[in-house]
Amino acid sequence: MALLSFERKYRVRGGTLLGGDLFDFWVGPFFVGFFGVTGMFFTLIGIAMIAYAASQGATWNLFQINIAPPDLKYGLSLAPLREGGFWQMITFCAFGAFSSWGLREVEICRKLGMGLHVPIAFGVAILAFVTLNIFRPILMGAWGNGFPYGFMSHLEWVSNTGYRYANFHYNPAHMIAVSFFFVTCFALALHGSLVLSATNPQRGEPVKTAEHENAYFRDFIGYSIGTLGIHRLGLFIALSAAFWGAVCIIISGPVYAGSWPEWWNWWLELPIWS
Ligand code: UQ2
Repeated sequence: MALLSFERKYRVRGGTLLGGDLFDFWVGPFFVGFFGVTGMFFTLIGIAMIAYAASQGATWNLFQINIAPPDLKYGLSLAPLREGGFWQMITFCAFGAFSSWGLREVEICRKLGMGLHVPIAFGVAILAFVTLNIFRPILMGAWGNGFPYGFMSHLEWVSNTGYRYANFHYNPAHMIAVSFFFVTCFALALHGSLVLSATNPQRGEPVKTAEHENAYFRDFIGYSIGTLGIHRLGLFIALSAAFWGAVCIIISGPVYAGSWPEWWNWWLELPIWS
């Protein structure tokens, strides 16, 4: 099933952003394009760097491998490979690979005459990574403020960074981001269960349609957002979660370096009660 019979119809020429016809071809089921080539390039070099950096580390235990960013003393300069230089190269390759993947999505959208919703959504995920490991370290003046690449080490970075501002749960943008993550889970649970309930009727019963889905929620809460509406809502709340996540980390350090619980003193100091 590598090539469905109708797939040929959609293998159209053009829509590329760079390279014209030069890379406008497929390898098996995959569109290549200029950004398929750059994506492959960054991915292969990036993975090779991860493997080589890991080989220079203390362990092959998958949970303990750690590729750390440079010490803060290196600031924004290039560090020796084994003192954070690997991390810098890997970060650069990751950014190159993620961007290539997103731009390849754009080329495929243009080929098919579709909206750019998928690359825009992926772009917000890229923004979250770039905010953590490129924008914030630059704003704070040292690559050493990025998170390390490793299973346990990146979790410890998250914990340490939270405590550095006393208690991250008091960060207002963090509150908004977490709320959006929860609402996204809630909406996907509602949507997934509703669609499955309509498409999996009892044996011998016909499959139900959007009419039933609408009727269910009108009976239940007097309102249905609609089949297109739930997807618009879902995209909005999912992107909002990642967006406010980026905001909450960029304001921690570059904008406000104190403790988040104390930040709320502005409320206690309002002239109404003080
Ligand atoms: C809906 C609808 C769908 C859905 C869902 C709803 C037919 C298949 C889940 C119900 C969603 C509502 C009422 C919005 C809930 C709001 C938040 C913020 C979670 O009406 O149309 O299409 O999947």
